[in-house]
Amino acid sequence: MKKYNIALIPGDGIGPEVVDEGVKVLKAIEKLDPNLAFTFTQFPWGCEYYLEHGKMMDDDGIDKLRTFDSIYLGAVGYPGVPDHISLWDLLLRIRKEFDLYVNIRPITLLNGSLTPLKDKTTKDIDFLVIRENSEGEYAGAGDWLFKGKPEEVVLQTGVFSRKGTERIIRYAYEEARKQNKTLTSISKGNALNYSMVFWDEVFEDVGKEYPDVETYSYLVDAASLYFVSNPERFEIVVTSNLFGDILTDIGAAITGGMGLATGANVNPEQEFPSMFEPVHGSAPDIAGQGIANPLAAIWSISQMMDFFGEEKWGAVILESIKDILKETDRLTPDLGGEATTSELGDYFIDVLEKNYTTNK
Ligand code: GGG
Repeated sequence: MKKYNIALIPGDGIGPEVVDEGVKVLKAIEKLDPNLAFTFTQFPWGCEYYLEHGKMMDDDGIDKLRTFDSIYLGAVGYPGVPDHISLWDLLLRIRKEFDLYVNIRPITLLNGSLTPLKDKTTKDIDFLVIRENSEGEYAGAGDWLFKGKPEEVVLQTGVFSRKGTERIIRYAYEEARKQNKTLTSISKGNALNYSMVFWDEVFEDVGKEYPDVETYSYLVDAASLYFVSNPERFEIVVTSNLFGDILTDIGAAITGGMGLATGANVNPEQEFPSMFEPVHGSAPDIAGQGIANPLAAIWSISQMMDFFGEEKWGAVILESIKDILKETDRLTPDLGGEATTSELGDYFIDVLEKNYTTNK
């Protein structure tokens, strides 16, 4: 039997509500599959913790997380704590300390009715964004000079190391080769005359090792337009930290909204636990109402199963999400239904059980 130890950080706002549903899925898997077992350890970190203790997580939080097989995160951020504190002291800290340099965000339309794009079908919107997740514009480098004075200056420096840039681009080429798909690099070399010229050069240089991979290179402004006008152009996309963050929100918008956007933060060498999370934030406007859509958080479990090498489970979870999306009245209000978070989660388990038993 394979046992996986999972650290839970439900976090803030709707985070705990959606993480509960993801945990339900893991518990259902354990019941259905005698070869798998999960243990859960929950950490109370987040904005409430900050207001009580003056920090988002324990000082030795990283050491506490180090031995887990994976981390399952809900959401971070809540009014009362500045966003740059909640993001940096928890989510970005974990990504950096565990060198989770690959952020894998699928942009896949699971049901044709969910896209606001006229004439686009599930065949047109099915790609993977591989976002650099450890440096770039989110390196945290900069300064704030002459604060409050007329000559005040702030500097936010993008950091693009050769190691960091090469490894994410190589990862994307490998993925494109493995999946026999095209690879598109998204940058901004015409305006960012150091960082993105360097990015483009590395993309070209590493590409010499992959003559079999068909490539494209777009400026981020043009790519933003194509995400909406011609999403079928994309198969595998590689881009920087900031561009990936922004572009994948466009990706969410064309595939059914933030309630269906998932992301895996991965250390491919497996030196540290990887982290799985819905892309959405804590949504304070609906927190505590029991109406948050848990499907992004459940999709994160599918990514976690794939990462563990349990691809059969990854696939059956995704198949079950697709089935659920056919029944609008069983969905949460963001998708046009009236179900609560836990009603949708319970229904998901029924569909998962049925699909697993049928496919066995
Ligand atoms: N699901 C985690 C969360 O709260 N994400 C909000 C966010 O702003 N994330 C920024 C990022 O992914 O870099």
